[in-house]
Amino acid sequence: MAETHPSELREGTHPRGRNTRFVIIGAGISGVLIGIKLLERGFRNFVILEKAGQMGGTWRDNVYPGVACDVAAHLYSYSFARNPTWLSRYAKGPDIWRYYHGVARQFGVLPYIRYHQEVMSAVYDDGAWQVTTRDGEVYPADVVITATGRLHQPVLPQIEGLGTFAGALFHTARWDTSIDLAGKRVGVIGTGSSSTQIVTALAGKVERLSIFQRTAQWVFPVKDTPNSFWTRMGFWLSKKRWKRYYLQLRSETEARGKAATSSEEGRKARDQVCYDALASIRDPELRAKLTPDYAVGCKRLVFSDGFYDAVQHPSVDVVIDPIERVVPEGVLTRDGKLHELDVLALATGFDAHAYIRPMQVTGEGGVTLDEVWHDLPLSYRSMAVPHMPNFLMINGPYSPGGTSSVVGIAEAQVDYILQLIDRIAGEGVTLTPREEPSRAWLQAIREKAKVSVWGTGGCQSWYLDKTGTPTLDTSTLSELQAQLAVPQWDHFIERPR
Ligand code: N01
Repeated sequence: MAETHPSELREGTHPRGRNTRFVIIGAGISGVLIGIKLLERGFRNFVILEKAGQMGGTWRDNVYPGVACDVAAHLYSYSFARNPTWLSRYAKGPDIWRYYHGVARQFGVLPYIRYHQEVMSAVYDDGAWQVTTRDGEVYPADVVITATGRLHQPVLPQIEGLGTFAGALFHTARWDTSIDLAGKRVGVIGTGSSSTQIVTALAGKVERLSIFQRTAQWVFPVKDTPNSFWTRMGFWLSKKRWKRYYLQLRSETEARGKAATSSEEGRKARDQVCYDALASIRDPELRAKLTPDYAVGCKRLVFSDGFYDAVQHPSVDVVIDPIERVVPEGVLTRDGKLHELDVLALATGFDAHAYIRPMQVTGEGGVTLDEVWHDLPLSYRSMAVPHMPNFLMINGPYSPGGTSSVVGIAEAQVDYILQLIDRIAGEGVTLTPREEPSRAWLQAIREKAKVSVWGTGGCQSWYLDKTGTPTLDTSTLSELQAQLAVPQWDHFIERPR
């Protein structure tokens, strides 16, 4: 049998590295991605712990009417598993879930997922991690990788009387699909991306639709053009053609990101598109209600081609009087008006600052993650945490957002993490980021974020932490890929395992 030269061995197939044990937390897009990449490298000794009974993260949880992705479908796919058959420029939620489930199956990841395994703690001791789930199952690991997503813990509003509502009440990420909405009076609290998709889908299809708006949103109209049979055939047959299309989408998306962070010219052009869209609202009173009082792009933009049409439908009310309380019959606003409802949807967003909590993480010397993150969620480039050896995160705190597709960001981070893993497995070591470069990186990211429109635009948003600083790296995907091309090994403490 032909011998394999050592230089041809992938680290995962290296006799010393093969049995490295991995625990991945979360079976969404990022968890499946790292699973695929570990398998490609010859690692088999891993599990993906998923708290729910199905994979898919966001696209499993969000099943509200109109759920879709406002990032172009070809950008919102793994680069190595292109899908020429996306039906239109923007994909619907169920199609996205089917795509990711299909890829997980195709690449053999599904058997590695353990369902109903909510991780409660991860404790590092004597060179290894013990990961414990809610039902007391313990998974030992040499490497822990969190892939828990950023927008998965629903925020319920603190509104008096919420629990007294007699109709159906749920958060948008917990939509009760068993309810037939036809003929119902539906209320939606909130006007973010989730709400606007719901409103666009339901306007004219329910008896009455009341949107309770605390803050108006800027809306950037995007056309969801169908991909014709011939277009899809073209993508299917020509890799080159698909690549061209992909790059064009990517540069459009990056341009929007730059408009939020650095390009004055891009900002002006983008803002004008939003002003023009708003001007299309015929009723001046309604237009005034929907006019934001902060800079375009300060909150995450709503990308929608149908929202402004939807709010002009005669069966839709935009309610801007503040909510006084919820009563069994509906919502009472401060002007004394009772908005009678059968269904009340809470489109009130997610706790974007919980990160991997409520999981308790204890690293070397008994140092806890809560201690390390006491002031700010300190990490090394969003992917590793001081005092936490071989503890890696995908889409961790301060990952880029709003500048490109989260899938591309996850891929760039995973490529970097794989370089760490090659070393961890191949050399039999632990890697822990040093504190000073982590602090220096975090400070630089925060300084850049502060002067972006997310920090200066004069609004409240889930981007901001309690100090009012955006918790995002403003880098575009191209910039991130360049930054992460080669690890700076002297930023890590390396110890034998
Ligand atoms: O949540 P949000 P979301 N009383 O936080 C209001 C991604 N996403 O679920 O602005 C009254 O944006 C709150 O009001 P205010 C995307 O990144 C992507 O819509 O704080 N109102 C706001 O209007 C997005 O940014 C897609 O004054 C209350 C709303 O609730 C992120 O998810 C689709 C309130 C919350 O808006 C979150 O979007 C959907 C209260 N007590 C979502 N509390 C894609 O297509 C909160 N609000 C990719």
